[in-house]
Amino acid sequence: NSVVRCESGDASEAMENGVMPSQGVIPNSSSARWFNPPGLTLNPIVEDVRKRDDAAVKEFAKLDKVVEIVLELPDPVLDGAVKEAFDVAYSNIYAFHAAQKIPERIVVNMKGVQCMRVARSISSVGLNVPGGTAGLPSTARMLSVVTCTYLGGGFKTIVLATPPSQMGTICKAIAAMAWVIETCPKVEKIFGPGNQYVTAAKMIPQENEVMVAIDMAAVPSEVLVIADKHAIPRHVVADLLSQAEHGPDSQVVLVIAGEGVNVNALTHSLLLKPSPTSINFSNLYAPKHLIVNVEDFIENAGSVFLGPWSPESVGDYASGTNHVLPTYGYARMYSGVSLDSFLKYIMKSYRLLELSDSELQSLKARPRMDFSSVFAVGDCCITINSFDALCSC
Ligand code: HSO
Ligand code: ZN
Repeated sequence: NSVVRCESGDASEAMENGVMPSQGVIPNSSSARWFNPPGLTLNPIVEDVRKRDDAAVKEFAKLDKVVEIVLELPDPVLDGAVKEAFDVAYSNIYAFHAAQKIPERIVVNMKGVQCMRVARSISSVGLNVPGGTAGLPSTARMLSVVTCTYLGGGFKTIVLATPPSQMGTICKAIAAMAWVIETCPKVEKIFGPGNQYVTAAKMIPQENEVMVAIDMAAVPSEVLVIADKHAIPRHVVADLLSQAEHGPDSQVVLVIAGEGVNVNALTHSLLLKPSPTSINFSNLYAPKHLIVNVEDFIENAGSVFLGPWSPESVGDYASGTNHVLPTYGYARMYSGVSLDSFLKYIMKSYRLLELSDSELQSLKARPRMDFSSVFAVGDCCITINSFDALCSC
């Protein structure tokens, strides 16, 4: 794992010494430069898939069949304890994301003119579930609970993609979470974590004429732990290791706040001398995961875990928060996946007309597709004809 030792101990100097994720993990600070090596490898593959379709995918994946209709797969057999854990995680993730729904509010800026914002689900989405170092059924859950169950009605297509195992099969736990996948058409937005190659593969169609949105650019994982002398060392180490396990390019950083911590054992870690700049450093680094074992003010982080009894794993698996989060400092301007990531908003403005009863009756008799009509009596807005039938405009 990438570990950087900073002798000088000053936050800004640490940055210059290459502690930022952009420099610590990937040798260049410009995203265009980190993107290029995978981009150069992937561009011809993407082009080949565009030209030769299924044939190219089968060849690259070394599989005869690349698309499985999940409903046609046999029910996966899961150990009872695993199933129970899945059910707990499912309910928590569902509840946390359902609570993110914001009621639509009407704003009257001028007399007779009303405005509002109306949410619609993106109609087709692709969910990428990593399967390289380890299959991550929890990621399948983070992405599919909202899509398949909470917003299920609004989506026409949900595709879950995951690398095949050496045996050519997909992990049974992942299959268990992907019960709504039907076919493999084009999607409008691609979600999910992955290595630099996965990110480049998401960014190529985003930038060319096929027009695909992506949740975020996510490169190797990170965790930053801020701890003071009161932190329990075993907990700190467990949190650092839980992220390091994702691969040799995962970055783990420990920032020590305040005096009195014996750092002699930490020979391969980033060490910043205790100073008020510790928190500034964390905000500049904008970690994907931030474990705060002290109290302070955090501006930039993908997901925060507070206090000695809140390990990252709680959010990785089951607290209900989403673990698909921005890395590489993108937490300064991007958020992790939430209900909003699956929605887009239509702005709606309309005039209120004051109508007599007979005018109202004759307007109501007009065809449903006359969606520009707005009926109102006095202050009471009644309806916009057939607006609800519009999916995008
Ligand atoms: N730490 C990962 C999520 C995960 N870890 C799932 C183990 N399983 C998100 O960065
Ligand atoms: Zn993890």
